[in-house]
Amino acid sequence: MENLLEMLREAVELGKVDKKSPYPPQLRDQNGAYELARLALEQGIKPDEILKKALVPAMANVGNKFSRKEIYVPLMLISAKAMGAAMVHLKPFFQSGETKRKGTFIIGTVTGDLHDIGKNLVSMMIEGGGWEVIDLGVDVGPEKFIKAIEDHPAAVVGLSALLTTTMENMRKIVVDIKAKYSEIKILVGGAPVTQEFCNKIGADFYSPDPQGAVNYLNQIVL
Ligand code: B1M
Repeated sequence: MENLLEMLREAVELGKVDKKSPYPPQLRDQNGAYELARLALEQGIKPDEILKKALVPAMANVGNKFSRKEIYVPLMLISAKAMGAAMVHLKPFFQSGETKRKGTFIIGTVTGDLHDIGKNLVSMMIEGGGWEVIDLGVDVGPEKFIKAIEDHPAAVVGLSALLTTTMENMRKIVVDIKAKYSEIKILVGGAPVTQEFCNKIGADFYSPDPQGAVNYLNQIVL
């Protein structure tokens, strides 16, 4: 059993999506994350154990390597894809409530901003960290965030912005959310965003990269 989880961890970390994926070459024709997660469930390993012992550590390693600049965006994307392939089998257990996740994270790219590559990476890493992610997409204004918070009152919110112009829209979203739900934690990020800006607009946390976001969430659930 431990061996199967170790193989799954390695498949996700190296980005082996399924048996037919040619990448990485050293795992050619071997089972990928899709098959290994299915096998693990068939062998009676619990979904939360698969998440905690294989997927979460794999994505944490990927995130840390990315933060240390040892790998770049494409490798992170392919690992996230492998994690997604494994999640196909696990999601029904989480959706039915049979298996619990750490919490809910609502994320969106702010009003006027259509950039979603970084936001999607953050979503995938946080999902890989064991959270349910409600991804509101791009060009998301305060009303949509507030509606999502009404539906998920215990959620943490994440805002992404890639433009110096739309970064200013973050401020209104933070102010509007905090006016209605002062206890909601808001995490901000995106290329032009800084710690100083985060402090200025009254957000709770700034992370320059996805792993920092995962670490922050883990720290607030402990
Ligand atoms: Co645009 N664009 N773009 N663009 N674009 C930039 C951002 C720009 C820097 C390019 C440049 O001029 N050098 C510039 C912004 C300048 C500025 O504001 N100072 C720019 C511009 C000007 C524009 C338009 C205005 C261009 C025009 O139409 N005249 C226009 C705006 C459209 C709009 O949003 N309304 C526009 C459009 C586009 C495309 C649609 C063509 C496309 C987006 C496609 C898409 O996202 N689906 C695009 C792209 C691809 C880029 C660049 C080339 C790449 C952005 C990217 O995906 N990076 C970008 C230049 C560049 O960065 N080299 C550029 C990779 C991604 C993984 O990084 O998003 O930073 P990033 O995310 C990181 C971190 O920031 C962090 O984690 C991620 C991983 O490390 N992070 C978070 C992100 N969100 C986070 C949230 C968190 C925590 C961490 O917590 C919640």
